Amino acid sequence: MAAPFDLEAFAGELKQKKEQVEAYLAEYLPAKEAYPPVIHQAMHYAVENGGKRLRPILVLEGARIAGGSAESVAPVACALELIHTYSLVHDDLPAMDDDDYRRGQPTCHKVFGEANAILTGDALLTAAFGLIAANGAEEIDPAGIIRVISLVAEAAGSQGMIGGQVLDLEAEDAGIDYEDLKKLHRLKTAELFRASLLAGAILHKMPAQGLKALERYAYNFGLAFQITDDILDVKGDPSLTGKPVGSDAKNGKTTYAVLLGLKESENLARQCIEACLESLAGFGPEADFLRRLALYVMHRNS
Ligand code: GRG
Repeated sequence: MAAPFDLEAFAGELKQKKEQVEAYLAEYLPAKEAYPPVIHQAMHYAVENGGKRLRPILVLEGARIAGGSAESVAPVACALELIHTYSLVHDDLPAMDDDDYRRGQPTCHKVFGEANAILTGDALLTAAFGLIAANGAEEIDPAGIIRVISLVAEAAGSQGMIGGQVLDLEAEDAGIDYEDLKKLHRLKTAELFRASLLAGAILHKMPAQGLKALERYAYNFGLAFQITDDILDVKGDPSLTGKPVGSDAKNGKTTYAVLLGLKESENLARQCIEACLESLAGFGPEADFLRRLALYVMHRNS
């Protein structure tokens, strides 16, 4: 029988990877003092305000499973975190969710003003593509970089994350059923996870069959992640999640917890985690971190 999942040990492992990502971010983000300072201060503020760094961790893992070094894909890992951060900065704006706090700290527009927060998101997104394109690691083939630019553009764009956000805004007024909620979250959440995991693997030339398996993992991981996010919104500890209990319901959002109830949502998350583990059947111990990460999503408290 498999050993029970040790949340505390895995949290330590995640923390180490997060620190590695943060060291890369310190290296690749334009300096805070760069001209004009306000935009660079705001970019640093948004990026340095915590976060689990899951997307860059997935980039590094994709590369590692394909036999490559973390170093060789570090700019791409940073790029995925910058895109994620831009989406949060824009999502918090008055025209979107109108949130005053993110991870327990005042949101970017609260500190730097609305116009600067819009520009901060724009600058982060633009910098992300600059980082991917400028990856000069010797072992990386430029053809791989072009594939990754296209993959990330698709995942972040109107048929990916932005499309998901549009469906989310529409659902606030019109309501949404279970199938459409799944579609919304595939676009809004899972596409960026997919692009992250595949990017590292593509840059290290993983064959198509492996990429297919990682893609299945990422979609199920994204769905499980979103379902547990909804569950945490109902029964999470605000001191760990950084947001008050019930904020989705307060904002009129349809969630899995609302549509299915907590118990059924937990069952569905469990099924997604099982699908994640099944999708890794063709990999050996090199995919053990991804296996633990899937189990972590089931047990996470933030
Ligand atoms: C405004 C362009 C635009 C897009 C917004 C991603 C997104 C779309 C909005 C963010 C709000 C949200 C609840 C998104 C769903 C994905 C999700 C659960 C994001 C939070 O990801 P974590 O938990 O964040 O990885 P941390 O804080 O750890 O970085």
